[in-house]
Amino acid sequence: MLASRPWLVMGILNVTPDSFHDGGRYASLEAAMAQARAMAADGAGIIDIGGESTRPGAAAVDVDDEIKRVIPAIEAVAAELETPVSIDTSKAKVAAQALKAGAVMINDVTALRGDPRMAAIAAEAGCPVCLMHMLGEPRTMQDNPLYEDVVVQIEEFFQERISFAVSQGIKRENIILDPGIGFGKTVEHNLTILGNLDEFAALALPLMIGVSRKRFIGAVAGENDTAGRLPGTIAANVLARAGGAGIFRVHDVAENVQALKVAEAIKKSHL
Ligand code: 8Y7
Repeated sequence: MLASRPWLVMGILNVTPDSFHDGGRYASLEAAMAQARAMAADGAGIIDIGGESTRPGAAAVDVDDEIKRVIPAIEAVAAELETPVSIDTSKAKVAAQALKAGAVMINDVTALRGDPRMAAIAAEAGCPVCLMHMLGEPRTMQDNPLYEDVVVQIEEFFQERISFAVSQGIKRENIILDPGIGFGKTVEHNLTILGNLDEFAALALPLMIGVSRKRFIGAVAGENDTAGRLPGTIAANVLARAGGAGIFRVHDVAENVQALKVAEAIKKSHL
């Protein structure tokens, strides 16, 4: 799924209540399916389904509420579409049920630190797992994040998390690394990370990046409206590709796929 192509775009499918104007369960599921179909048609290599908002300052979601949101969506997508599904959660119970419902990858923004049982679930499933760097926790992570050397510290974090994951029975080849753009980072930190992704190449694992519509783009470009940050998102993803990233988590699948196809074609033509 991931190894068979040099890069892929991961489409974001949020099934949090605030992502729907209409409260009805059926309406929500239909809206999620419509979005999933569109992303699949637009060239998404995988769809990341999440039911817990990880935005800075967001409140935690009850595990059973999260399950009620994501499982029907995963079942529906897995039943209808060929596009593989990733579960965006830091809870082992959610991940376990998601895998049973048809998800084939775990995207854990806590990198197995959020739930002591998550590593065992990933090891048993033998599925790819994304380990993302975050300084602190969502509620407080943007309160004056400090690093001596953000790139070196993220690399050390990756090393420690890889060792932990492998010690828990997760195969090294199933690990995907993500520096966690916006998760306990200033605008400057995010730019430094994105400008030095090649530093993570020594770890020899697939690199995932999530820049889509994020605040650092707004800060650099002077764009307050998240929907107006697509051009900046594309610029960041194209340069991240040049820096070695292989998985791009985005809201706007068609536009990012086109940009990355062109970037890839040019890269291949380098003499
Ligand atoms: C990321 C992510 C979010 C990211 C990975 C947002 C769930 C915030 N960002 N997962 N999730 N990497 N792996 O704006 O950057 O999409 S949520």
